[in-house]
Amino acid sequence: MKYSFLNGTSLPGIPWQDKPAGFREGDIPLWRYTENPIIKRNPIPGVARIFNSAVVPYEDGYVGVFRGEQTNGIPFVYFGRSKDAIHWDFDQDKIPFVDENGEPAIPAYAYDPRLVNIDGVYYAIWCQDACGATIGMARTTDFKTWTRLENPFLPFNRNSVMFPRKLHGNYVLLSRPSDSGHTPFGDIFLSESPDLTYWGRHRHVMGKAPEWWESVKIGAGAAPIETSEGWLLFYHGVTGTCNGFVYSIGGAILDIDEPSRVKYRCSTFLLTPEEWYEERGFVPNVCFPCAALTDADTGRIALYYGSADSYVSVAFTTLDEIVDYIKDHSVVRPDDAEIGKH
Ligand code: BMA
Repeated sequence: MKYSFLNGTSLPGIPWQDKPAGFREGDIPLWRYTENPIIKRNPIPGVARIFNSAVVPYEDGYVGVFRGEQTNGIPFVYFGRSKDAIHWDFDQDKIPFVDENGEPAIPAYAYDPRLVNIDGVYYAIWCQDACGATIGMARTTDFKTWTRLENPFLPFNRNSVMFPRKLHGNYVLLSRPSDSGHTPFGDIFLSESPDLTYWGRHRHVMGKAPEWWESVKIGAGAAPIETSEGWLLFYHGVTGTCNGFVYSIGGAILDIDEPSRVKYRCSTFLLTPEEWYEERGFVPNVCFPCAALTDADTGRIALYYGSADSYVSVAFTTLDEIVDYIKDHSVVRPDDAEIGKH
């Protein structure tokens, strides 16, 4: 392997399919699982669709936090487990969040979860109501007790992901300040906290770009992946059309010590809606990444993304191929390359 995952672990059972025949020189090296979508409609009673969801390895299998759109239209997050990270069993009840005193602490709604393991503690992060949409956060060590933490930010904020380890002694979070609606703007920012309660040292990481596929707004996707080239970030980029937004998947590599500095940023999308399950659904033309599994031995990456706000899908790549593609197609503007302290 040309590049390596730092602090990566072996995951021999990672979902995988080889690159399909017919790939041409220069094609984008991110290919869809042929059995997509892996989670179909009406997955559990009372939930019409699961999409935009996060998975991690756990014990001898996988667990995840899933965005379930209830049949009353209100989103919430559900726990799921799997032996192979493809076939999932879901709890039929919502995740029973509690506060630090063990009292129920259920937000009015919850969506677009991410999940990260920091030193054996798992943190779920999602968007929820706090007199306006903002970020919610909970920790668990056993996936039975989920203890809510303070909301890191004021409304309005969405698309938060945490780095899988501390930097400069602090927890590090990416987020996307937004508005109360469908937000016609949005850049990715970084914030740090010594204790997961007080957040500061806010930095601008990267903005929407002149390339049309990400010219309206961007938002972090999967938790950043630590590699020998820097933090590999899969994110979403949005364009506007006469028929509404189109969500594609992009890739960037952030500086390992100062991740508000962008080292490489792919000027092309890595995946854009093309298949029926991406183009057709509750919200058409959405590919929304929320998680990635990696295998340190082979460099394999399985990227999980919500499709058309209706399904969960998977795409595959390898570390070497995706990093080389991002570097070969990188355009980093001065605003992205600086540490983002204005
Ligand atoms: C965003 C979020 C996502 C959704 C996307 C496309 O604002 O609400 O959950 O996938 O819009 O509808």
